[in-house]
Parts: sequence; C-alpha cells; structure tokens
Amino acid sequence: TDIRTVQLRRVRLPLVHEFQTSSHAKRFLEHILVTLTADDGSTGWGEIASPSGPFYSAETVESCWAVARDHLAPLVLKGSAFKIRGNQFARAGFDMAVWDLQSRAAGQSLAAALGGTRTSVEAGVSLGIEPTIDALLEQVAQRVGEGYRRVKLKIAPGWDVEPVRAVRAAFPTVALHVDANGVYTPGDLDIMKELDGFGLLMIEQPYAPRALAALADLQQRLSTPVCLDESIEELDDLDTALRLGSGRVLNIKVSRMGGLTAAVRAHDLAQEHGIPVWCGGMHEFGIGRAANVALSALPGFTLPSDVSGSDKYYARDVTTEPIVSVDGLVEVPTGPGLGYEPDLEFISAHTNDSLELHR
Ligand code: OSB
Ligand code: MG
Repeated sequence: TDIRTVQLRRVRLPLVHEFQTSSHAKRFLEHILVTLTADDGSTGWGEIASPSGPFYSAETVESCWAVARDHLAPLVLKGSAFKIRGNQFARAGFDMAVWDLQSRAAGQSLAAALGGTRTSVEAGVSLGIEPTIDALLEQVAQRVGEGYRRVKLKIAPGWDVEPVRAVRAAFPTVALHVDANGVYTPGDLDIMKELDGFGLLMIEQPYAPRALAALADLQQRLSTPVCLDESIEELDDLDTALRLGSGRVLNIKVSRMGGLTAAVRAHDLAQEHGIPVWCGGMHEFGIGRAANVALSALPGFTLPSDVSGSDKYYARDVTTEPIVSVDGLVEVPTGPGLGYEPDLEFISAHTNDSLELHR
C-alpha cells in the first residue's frame, strides 16, 4: 500500500555510562525516528542512528535530518526507490520503516520476513576507552557478571596492548575482540603482531576504511582474523574486500549498509564466500536495536553480535518493553514487524524537533 505520511522525530536520550572511542566521548545520543503511515492506516518505524558528527562515517545527525526531509521523505511519498548516493544511515531508517510496515501488515515477524532462522541471538558488549585499566576491568567484570560471554574492547594508540593484556589475564576464558575504528596504519605492524598473540576472536577495522589493500597485507601477516566494519558501505566494497582478502570476518551494520535490504545481501554474499558475519551496533535505541536482533537471526550470523540489552546504554528505552539479554542471549521476537512497540508518550517527552510530511 502507498505511504501517505512521513513523521521525523529527533529524540535525545541520556547514556547510562559515558562512551569513549578513539575519536570522541559521549553522554547523550540523539537519533532520528522515522514513522511511515500507509493509506490503510498501517505504520512502520525506523531509526537513523548516526553519531552527532562525522567521526564514524561522513554522516551527521544534521545531514541525516536534511537528507531525510528533502530527499528520502519525498521519494517514499512518491513510491519511488531510495536511489541516492551515500547517506547510508539516513537511508537505513527509511528502509527499516518499510520492512517494519510490510512485515507488520503481513502479520509476520521482521526476523522471519528477512529469512531469519534463530530463536535467540548471542549478544556481546562493546566497551569504550576507560580512564584507567582498573576501570576497564571493572566494566568487564560487570558485563561478564551479567552473563555476556563476548567482550569487545575499543583500542587506540596508547590504549591497546596493555589493556588487552590485563583483560586477557583477568578473564582467560571470555571471548575477546578489539575494535580500532580505523586509527592504525601499516607503520603500526608491531602493535598488530603483539595483539595477534592474545587469542582474540578478531581485530576489527585496524586500518582506515579505504585501506583495503593494506588490510589484505595485514591479514596475510596475522593469524587473528581481521574484521571489516567502516570499510564496507556498499556491496561492491565487500566484493573488492573478498577478492583482495582484506579480512576473514565481516561486521554487518544495518546503518552502515543503508538498511536491512543491503544488510541481507551482504550476509548472503559473505555466506557464499564462507565469511562468518555478526551484527554491529551504533548504540541504537529500541527501534534500531530490534532491527539488529531480527537481522542477527539469519543463519550466517554465527559470531556474537553487538545487540546487548537496552539497559547497557539507556535507563529507559523508546519501546514499551526494553530489549533484554539473559545469559548473553537475546530472544528473537515472534510478534509482527519489529516485535516491539514504540512508547509514544516517552518518545514525545524526549523529542527535540519533529516534522510531518504528507503526500
Ligand atoms: O565501530 O562498532 C563500532 C559505536 C559507535 C561507532 C562505532 C562503533 C560503535 C560500537 C557500538 O561499537 C556497539 C553497540 O552498539 O553496542
Ligand atoms: Mg566497529
């Protein structure tokens, strides 16, 4: 059915714990919620989970807002495909809302609509850079205590080998992986080789996004799998990476790929090449988090995903029920669509700006 209304809401939530990556620190996150209403009154929700500034990709909340308002909303109201270049985060919010609307209308769960087969998914946690190694060890202890069995550590020059050594020593059996968000260069090979000795599950995005050839050289020199994140924004990037051997593992993010449609295609291509995948996160609110859970139900998602419970990030989420992880597992909902309902009152109370466009 045709879409008659698009609503955009800028929603700001406080984080329960400040998150520091190689580029910046944050205490609040502002994401854009997309609501589509069809002629028959059915609705679908999506989330645009861009960081505030162009730290992870070129997109920002402002760029997403402008592209959503001026390009994507008019396209969806005309019933046209989202044929625009780049702007994956913005596109992902609309693509997600269409999937939610269609699967909801069909009375099918989003996971089933995408081809998911799992009834629960293994969740890991992603831990930012902490002020001290002791503070990091405390974070790991808390998360392991909550039942998470895989821990990812953000690393950056000056915060790499020592924190990893300390966590490995204190938690010898936890599945551990590191994420550099692209801040190292081939000149840092010695650090990579040291990290190679810790039995890590993977080293995520050690070099810059476009460094696919250098990443292939690195993968040849390491026994630890290199995982690609920022490098893969398009299916063609994945094709190039597969041909070069730039990594042995793929992080699939709905936001980074421009939506669930592209994420499923990336999963299929990786599976054809025997590349294990997992679902990365962007600190999503409940809408985007529910989409990540549904995607993680696909058969190729054989590694733990960054789909920790809502409570790791938010005291209260935008959905009436939070996403919950028990013993490191998150249930895949069986109800229609995303399987979680938006909490309209809570969302309104945290909306900074909103916009409604009609056909
Ligand atoms: O590289 O995976 C990343 C958050 C913001 C920007 C980049 C990344 C991340 C995460 C978040 O690691 C993980 C999560 O959402 O749980
Ligand atoms: Mg990453």
